[in-house]
Amino acid sequence: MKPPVRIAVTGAAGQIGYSLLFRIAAGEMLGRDQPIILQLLDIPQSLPSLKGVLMELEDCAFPLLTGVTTTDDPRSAFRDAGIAMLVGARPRSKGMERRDLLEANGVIFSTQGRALDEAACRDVKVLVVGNPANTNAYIAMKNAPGLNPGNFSAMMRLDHNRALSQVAAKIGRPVSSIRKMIVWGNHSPTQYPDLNHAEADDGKVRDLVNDPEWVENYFIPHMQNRGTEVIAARGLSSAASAANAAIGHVRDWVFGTREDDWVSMGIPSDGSYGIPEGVMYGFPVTCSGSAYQLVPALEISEFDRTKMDITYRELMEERESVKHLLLN
Ligand code: NAX
Repeated sequence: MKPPVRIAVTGAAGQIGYSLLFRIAAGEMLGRDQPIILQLLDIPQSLPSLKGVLMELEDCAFPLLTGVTTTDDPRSAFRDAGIAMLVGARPRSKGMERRDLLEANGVIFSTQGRALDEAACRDVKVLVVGNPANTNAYIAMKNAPGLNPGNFSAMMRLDHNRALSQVAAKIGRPVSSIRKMIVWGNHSPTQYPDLNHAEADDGKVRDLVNDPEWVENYFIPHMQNRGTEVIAARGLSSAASAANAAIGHVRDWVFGTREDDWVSMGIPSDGSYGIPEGVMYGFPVTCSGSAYQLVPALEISEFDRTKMDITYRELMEERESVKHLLLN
């Protein structure tokens, strides 16, 4: 039997947590031969409902789940964690300005970054889901100087999966036949879903779509606003699809992306594709050897450039408003 991996999940009492924890415990993320220990974090007010989630986890008698802890202390939750899924965040309340939301989350993620630095495994993989996910991930990374920046990422995978599904439906091919989708930039309405490099089994997606008007006036704006559409329909934000994306993100990071394909992840910018260092930006990446690598040297058109710069500027603005919370 392998030794268990400790997986920290924050915001564990929330709706994404409820869709996520049972699938992780069933072995869908790290495999059906990998024992795990769940270390669940939430705020004091949510601990009573987290207790209910704990009871349900117990009631499933998952063979791979060798332990579960619940706490409101980030250091305890992150102690020796090999994977940290930071889902919990402060939601926007009525009348709250965007700047106040960034500030409130900045405080949460700087605290959690320091706690990760202090308590987690040195090779911990950190995925930030809680919004604004990219900037929260950047803040956590900047507050964890003892951890490699390559340990940090923000979730773009839901956007990536949404784009795969829309394109597959448009060209009448199975989702599994579509490869090399990209969602550049921020997980926000400025994101740039880019199908120019995507391929289906029988050709370039762009040629199979053969409808620039659809791409510009339907595909891109619908992807940018899909989250809002889900809220309008369900009365609640995406949860099961977000949990599914988080599982896919970590699984690929640990086990590698499929042959001749890539995924979109929010990772620290390094100047590639004209995106200067200093933000957590959605890029195409391949994963192997338990690490992500940016896909280099893709051709970028004028149209791409404009869209990529818009979303970069938004990330810069977000960073500006939380720069006092960055440790290094
Ligand atoms: P919920 O409001 O259902 O749950 C959030 C949970 O986080 C609650 O239990 C709350 O008590 C907890 N929490 C708040 N502050 C915390 C802190 N400082 N430490 C630990 N826990 C804390 O939200 P849910 O629907 O689960 O969504 C969670 C986050 O994911 C939100 O920020 C949401 O905007 C974000 N999303 C991100 C997505 C992405 O693609 N990156 C997509 C889905 C989702 O919208």
